Amino acid sequence: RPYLVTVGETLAVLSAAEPGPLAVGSALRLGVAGAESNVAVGVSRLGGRATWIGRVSEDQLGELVLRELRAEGVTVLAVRDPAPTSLLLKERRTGTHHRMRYYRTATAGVRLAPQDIPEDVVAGAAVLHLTGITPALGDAPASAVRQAVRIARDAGVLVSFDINFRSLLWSEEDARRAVLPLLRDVDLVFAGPHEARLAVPDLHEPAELAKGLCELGPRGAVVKLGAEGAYALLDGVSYRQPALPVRVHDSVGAGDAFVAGYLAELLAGEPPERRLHTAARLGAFAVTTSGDWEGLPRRTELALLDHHDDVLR
Ligand code: KDG
Repeated sequence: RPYLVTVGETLAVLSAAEPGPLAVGSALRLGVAGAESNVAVGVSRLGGRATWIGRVSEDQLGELVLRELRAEGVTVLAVRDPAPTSLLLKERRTGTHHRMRYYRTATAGVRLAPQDIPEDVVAGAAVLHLTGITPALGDAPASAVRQAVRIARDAGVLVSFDINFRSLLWSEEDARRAVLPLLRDVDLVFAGPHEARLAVPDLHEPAELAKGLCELGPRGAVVKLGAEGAYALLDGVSYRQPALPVRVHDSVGAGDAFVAGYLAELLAGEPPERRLHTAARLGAFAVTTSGDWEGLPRRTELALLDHHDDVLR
């Protein structure tokens, strides 16, 4: 069966259970998250095969990362590292607004290096998925990303890339400098409008942004528009996908969920309309539930959001 491979960092997440400032003391829940492993979990929940590559600490938080990903059916290729696990502190400042803080210096995940990428695993995949977070972590992770792309290109593996700009990690200027050359070797790019403008400044409409992105290299560009759904330009054909009308509870992870839905259907050999349809559904699941990936659906649950009754019995 064809599989997706992804490379990145998975962090330990401390998230506040209740809305309110962390400064007054708050109960925290311990979990894990990371843009790339979120995608791997989403694909796996839909019955796809997914492999995650990354550096994982040797301590208890590293064990937590391994256990969670494996429990989700993700194949984990971890290089163990004596440095600690990165932390993501997630404050639920109001019912709908989250504030993030990273503790991500000299940790295991950010020490990812080109030699951590197993050539055969990347070359044997159907899809390699990467995000702009990994090159933001430092020179070595950026080289690891370029290495993975090189292997995939040589082997004819489809390269998917989510720009995923994180302003807490780097400046827009640095992101632009790293992302532009990568896009030349990418087949499929995902971006929000602001992220797309890092690569194609001065453009505004989703259709213009997608066209601009495709002119930089990719054959496909999917512009994620949140509550407005998505616009895609795939092999010169344009598609519009509306979002599902759901109540937003926690929007963090919605973009990763969307990508997971899209790539799971791509792996399953489904056409673009189906990929975008499932992508929108996964995005909706992610925003109506807590955590980045915990609430993602299995295939049998995909139609749940189409039911108008709140209680199924
Ligand atoms: O995409 C959601 C991410 O923000 C979260 O999982 C943590 O990978 C993460 C990051 O670097 O922000």
